[in-house]
Amino acid sequence: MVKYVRNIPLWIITLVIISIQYSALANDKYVLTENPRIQYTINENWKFYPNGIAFGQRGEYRGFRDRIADLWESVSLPHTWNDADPFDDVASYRRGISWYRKDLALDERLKGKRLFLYFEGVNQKADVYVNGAFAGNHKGGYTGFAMDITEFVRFDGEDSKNLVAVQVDNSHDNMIPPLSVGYALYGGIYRDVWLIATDPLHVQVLDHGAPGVYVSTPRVSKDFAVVEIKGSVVNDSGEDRKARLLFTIVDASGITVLRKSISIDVPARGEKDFNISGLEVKLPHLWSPDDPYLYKVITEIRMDGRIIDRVSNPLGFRWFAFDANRGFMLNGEKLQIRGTNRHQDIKGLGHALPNSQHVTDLLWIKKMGANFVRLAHYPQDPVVLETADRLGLLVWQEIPLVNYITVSDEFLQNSQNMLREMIRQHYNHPCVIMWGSMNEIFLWDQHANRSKTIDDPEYISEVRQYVFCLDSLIRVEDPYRYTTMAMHGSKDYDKAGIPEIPRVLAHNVYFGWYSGKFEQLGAWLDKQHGQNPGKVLFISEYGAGGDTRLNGCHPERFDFTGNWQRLYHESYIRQINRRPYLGGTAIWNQFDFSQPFTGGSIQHLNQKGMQTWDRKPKDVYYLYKANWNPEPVIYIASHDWTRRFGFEDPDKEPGLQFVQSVDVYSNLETIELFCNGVSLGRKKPDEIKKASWRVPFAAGDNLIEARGDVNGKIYCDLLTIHMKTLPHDLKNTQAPVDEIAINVGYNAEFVDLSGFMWLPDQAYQPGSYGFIGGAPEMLNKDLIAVHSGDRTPLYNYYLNDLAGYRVDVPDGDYRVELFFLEPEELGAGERVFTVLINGQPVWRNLDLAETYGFVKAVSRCFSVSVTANKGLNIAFEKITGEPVLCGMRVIKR
Ligand code: GCB
Repeated sequence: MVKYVRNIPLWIITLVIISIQYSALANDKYVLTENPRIQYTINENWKFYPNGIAFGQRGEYRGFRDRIADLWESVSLPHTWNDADPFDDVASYRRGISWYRKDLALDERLKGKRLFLYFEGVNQKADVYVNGAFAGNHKGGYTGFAMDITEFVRFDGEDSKNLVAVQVDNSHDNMIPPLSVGYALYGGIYRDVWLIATDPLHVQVLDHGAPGVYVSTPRVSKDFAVVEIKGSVVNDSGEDRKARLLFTIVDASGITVLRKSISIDVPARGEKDFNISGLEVKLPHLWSPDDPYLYKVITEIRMDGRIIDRVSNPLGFRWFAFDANRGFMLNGEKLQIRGTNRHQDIKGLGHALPNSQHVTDLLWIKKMGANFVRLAHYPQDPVVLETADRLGLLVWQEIPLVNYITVSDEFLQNSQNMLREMIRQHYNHPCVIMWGSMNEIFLWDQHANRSKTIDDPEYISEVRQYVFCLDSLIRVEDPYRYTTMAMHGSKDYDKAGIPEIPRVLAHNVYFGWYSGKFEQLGAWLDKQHGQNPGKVLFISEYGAGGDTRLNGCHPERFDFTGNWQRLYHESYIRQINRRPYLGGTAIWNQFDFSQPFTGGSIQHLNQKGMQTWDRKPKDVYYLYKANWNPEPVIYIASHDWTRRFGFEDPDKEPGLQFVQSVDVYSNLETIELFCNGVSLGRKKPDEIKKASWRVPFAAGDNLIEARGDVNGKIYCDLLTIHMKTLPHDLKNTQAPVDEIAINVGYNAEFVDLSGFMWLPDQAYQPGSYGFIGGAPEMLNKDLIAVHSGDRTPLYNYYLNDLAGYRVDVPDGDYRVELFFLEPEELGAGERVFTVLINGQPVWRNLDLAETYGFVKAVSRCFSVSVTANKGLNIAFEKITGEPVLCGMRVIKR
């Protein structure tokens, strides 16, 4: 051999060695061969027992199962047991223990392999038993975990069955984040479960649920990119193993662009790290939101030319930087980060979403034109990260450390572990640019009370330590991403010196919703920017609630109308666009999501979504679409408001009776609007892509059309808007009114699910309807929700201390329904009044608190004859406290 080599010129030998070890420009198609690693989901045929009974110390309960077989429900994963109970009338949901079990069949081809279970997510503690033996446990509901079950399984013939039992517990645990959140903590095995079978010699499976191979790109430019690959190989066999590790980088079309091979010796029952640095890819195809080009790093273990194990990981080439004055730069160019937040939550399924729904959600976000998504407030499903890579969505991902912390080593360790799991599991995704450690950590004090400021210097300094520890951990685990955390408007952060710690300072801002006016945003941002020179400023949340059933011409803060939600976002976009120093922004939230223990116009729901809980885009979605997405958009911003209301005005000409605004969101040059075929003129959308017209609606149906063109191609949007009208004089027998329903104390129209419209309230005007005395008030929506089916908006506002209510209907028989609720936590006897209709007491000594309780919806119907042209006159006679009224419906009989 030596002799033979001697005859070959040295340069050839060198070339051969280089091309074997490191072929930078292989340029051939990577040929996929069968992978000895077998992995498949085991989501089907699980049994579920929704009870906290501990089935013996070690989960052995075969006998028990037989006796109560009918109590076990058949389920498939993903599954949660809280899909419905956070939304029922009981102001809580079940947090406790449940059991899952499955007979796991293992076929002969798995014999001799190393077997692992991989859980993508179990909320929030899991104890896993296999054939009665404890196989492992995991704490934390949002990260994946793997466990080696090889020693516990049996292969005994064709029917070989192995009992996998998982105890799942979603109880509050002071040592596990999150301690308190504004969303439901759905219990269950709510993501996929996998069986992974490998050769005894394999890429590490047990490193914090991560893929075992970590790919970094420490330097990227248009000309070349440097790639580093780290990881470890495990040898579970009883013999030392000598193998080759082959790394292949393939482009999106499967062509090999780089190969590297090393030899590796892994001792029996041991593990060996590898660390490949300095690999260079010339002229990399860069990854960006507009062109999310992906490579793959394929890692193979080979012995004697055979593949022993193979894993594949995503690779995207991009470089990025935040700058305190210029915002965000991607691949050397400024990119305005325009994003949104996303919870993994959908009506009917809770957090147990199928993968297809995760993908659909991200498609909605992409189609809206966003280039960024904050995965709030926890690590999300692996498919979310894969999809963000593929669609080109930049990602901020965080751990669920929300509102407050427990000062203890155990809590810190659990938080650190979660952070490490999240980073390692999702490290290879090019979409990730930031890791977040906390959200609004000073919203509550350490005794779990919501507080404006924390008067406990020791706790404040503890929190600072935690922020420091977690932020440092991110920097060690991943020096290539930015660290961040989301703060809220409390001075405690400054007191604690927290702004010095994360690299990106993010704020959740709600001017114009929880308080203040939305115009305050700009000045506030400028102040923050001035106070923290050199720090990157990011808006991690901004939003306002919107209910597609509520709309009106006079929206106001907190009324949940779609109109207010649109005004809020229009103003924010304007102010944000004028501040190029911002690192980026994220809407709160893309989709409505569960929020137990709160009110709102839909109970237990956070309604700040661009889309409803079941994903229907609200009008506001198209504001963003017109501003952010490059495809032509023309949208009449009234699809949620197709039932409008107007009073006939005796002083106005018939054609100008019901003049109301119609807005169009469009990124076309100019738009022409038509009402019933008549042009209302052509307009150029303004800087936020909005154009408005005053539209003279006719009573009844109106066909509205918005039209524009791009290079001669016509784009249009069509809508029928029905104008419901009321005569000024209800006694007008020419235009008789059969039914009037009024959302007393409220300013906007409410169209309930049956399509019935509740009219806005007004002060009494002779001939019409309205209240006499009293003041409209809003129910404190932080209270436990009003349970009234789809009628909640009727109770969210009320008239307080009213003296009377008049509806000037003509003589006749009527059915009058009155709606009440006790809006304050009063005791018996503190608010008592008598209701009189046309002078007759119909409900004496009504004491809502005593008879029904706090915020309980109550209604009662009365038969009434209106005579002598006196109309309907309802009086409220005070006994103690102030009379209240929420709604009324008058129907002619
Ligand atoms: C926040 C929280 C988020 C809430 C949101 C809201 O600042 O971070 O979890 O859902 O406000 O809607 O109040």
